[in-house]
Amino acid sequence: MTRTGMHMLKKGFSFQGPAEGVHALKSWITPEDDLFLVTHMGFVEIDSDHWHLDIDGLVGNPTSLCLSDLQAMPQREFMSFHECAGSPLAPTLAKRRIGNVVWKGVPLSLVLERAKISKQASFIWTSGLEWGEYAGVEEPYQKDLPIEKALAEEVLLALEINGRPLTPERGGPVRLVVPGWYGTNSVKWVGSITAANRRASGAYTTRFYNDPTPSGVKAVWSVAPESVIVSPSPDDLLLADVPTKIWGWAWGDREISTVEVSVDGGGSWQKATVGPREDRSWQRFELPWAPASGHHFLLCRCTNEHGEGQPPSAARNAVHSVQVQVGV
Ligand SMILES: Nc1nc2c(c(=O)[nH]1)N[C@H]1C(S)=C(S)[C@@H](COP(=O)(O)O)O[C@H]1N2
Ligand SMILES: [Mo]
Repeated sequence: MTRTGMHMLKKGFSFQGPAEGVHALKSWITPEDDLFLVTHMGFVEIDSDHWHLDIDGLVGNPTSLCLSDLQAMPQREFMSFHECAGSPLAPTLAKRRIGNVVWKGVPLSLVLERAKISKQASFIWTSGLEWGEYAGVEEPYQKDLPIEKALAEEVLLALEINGRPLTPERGGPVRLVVPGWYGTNSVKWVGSITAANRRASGAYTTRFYNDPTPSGVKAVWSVAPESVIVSPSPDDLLLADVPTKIWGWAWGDREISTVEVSVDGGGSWQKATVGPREDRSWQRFELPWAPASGHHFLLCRCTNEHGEGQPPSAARNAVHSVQVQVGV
């Protein structure tokens, strides 16, 4: 199937990310080259002249915007961590696909206002323009947001990342960005928005991206507290009694208030210092360390301002560990 002004660059599921994993993430703002890239059905290249966004459903003024209409609207920047929830087929596997970037775009709320969204609307559905198959399912990549989040100031129809226009692989010319929520919600190649009074019924909001919990399924929306050790990495050459530091990133939808580090495989924990957050950015933590020679098992764990933390294992935000060898 071909649609006017669009073609698939690469078909099928794809993941790209730095070979060193989280140990590559040394800078506050993640350069695009180090930022993971994910698609379920493939990457689509969309001709800017053909791109348009249709807004319909529970709205008083169904609207269609072309790219220059959107570009003429007020835009804002917002810094945010960007994290993939991992495979929807293995939701308890920690993949630690993460970065911290600056998005720029038009607040979704402005576009919804322009379409005169109805008071009856309680969910906003958005769909990507690509097509193809994922895990035996062949349907558009459609996601939903509860209206309170859809209207929040940080939710953008993004045109730029880190000061540059979105590439086709990044979801350009326009993608949704939902800071604080898992990447799956940030619909790339967005082409339509529907205001509705119920959740969307497609595979990407029912079969995939719903976690089983004792009290029923829970949508993969808000990002749970998580932290990773960036340095040292398992490959680093460390020397006994030479002072170094253990540092990394901690993040979550809610601000992180404490990070603890263990240098003895979880036997004891020490409080790291935790840096500030900007918008919905990640936060840097650091602990000075003068290691003895031998093998060391390092771990980190964080909690947010509500006291929510990280499970030791079997969760996408499970505690991260690094094993290092210290020489004499
Ligand atoms: N249209 C569309 N949007 C999508 C996806 C997709 O497959 N199709 N994948 C989602 C997932 S699972 C993630 S983690 C992010 C990845 O965004 P990135 O490739 O810019 O890092 O896009 C989300 N938006
Ligand atoms: Mo993802």
